[in-house]
Amino acid sequence: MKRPDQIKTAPEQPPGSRVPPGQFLTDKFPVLTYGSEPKIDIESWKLRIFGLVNQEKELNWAQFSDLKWETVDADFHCVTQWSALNQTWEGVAFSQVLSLAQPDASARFVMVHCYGGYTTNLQLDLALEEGLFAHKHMGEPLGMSHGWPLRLVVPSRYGWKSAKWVNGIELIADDAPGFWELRGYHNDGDPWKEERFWPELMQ
Ligand SMILES: Nc1nc2c(c(=O)[nH]1)N[C@H]1C(S)=C(S)[C@@H](COP(=O)(O)O)O[C@H]1N2
Ligand SMILES: [Mo]
Repeated sequence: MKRPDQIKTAPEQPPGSRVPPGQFLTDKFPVLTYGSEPKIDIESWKLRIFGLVNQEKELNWAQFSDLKWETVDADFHCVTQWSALNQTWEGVAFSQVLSLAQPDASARFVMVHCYGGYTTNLQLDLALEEGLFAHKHMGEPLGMSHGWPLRLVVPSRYGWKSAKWVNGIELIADDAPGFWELRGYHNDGDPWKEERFWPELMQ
């Protein structure tokens, strides 16, 4: 994790810029992974929807691929200060995947689980509004290091909320921190508010 005192000073952006404060623009799409990449076999790949749902579901790759796909264009902002504009993702809306499991009215938050053990938490409303489970990036299947075969994309939050190698969606009533949210990253992570770290680390 970058500590607050390691933040570089980024150029000031003009009003209306699509680059959030404190970010540097890059033409690349760097890989940012904590630990090693999981090995995934598409034959045994599963996406499980569980927790506060009325109908727990497990999708295999064929079942996932049969859902309605859509394309999303969005900018991507990593808390380590790079921003990549105009990224194109193809996949299935979080809302569509979740509807298969009939969420219970008591569900308010979601814990996203990944192969390899990474997790991240989101407000359910936000995930429903903009979450996309993507298999393609810039017209091509995701590279292994970018989350193949399936990653979440949550454009309005820093990149650590866009979990790679997703294998589980857990609906919960009370919020709980995911991997980075436990280790000093902000619970919400809105780049336009520069919500990089726990508020107490920024004092
Ligand atoms: N499973 C998992 N997902 C993850 C991460 C990770 O370490 N493991 N890193 C996050 C971070 S910090 C960022 S910025 C993005 C980077 O996505 P990319 O490696 O495809 O550029 O993935 C996010 N999703
Ligand atoms: Mo990141």
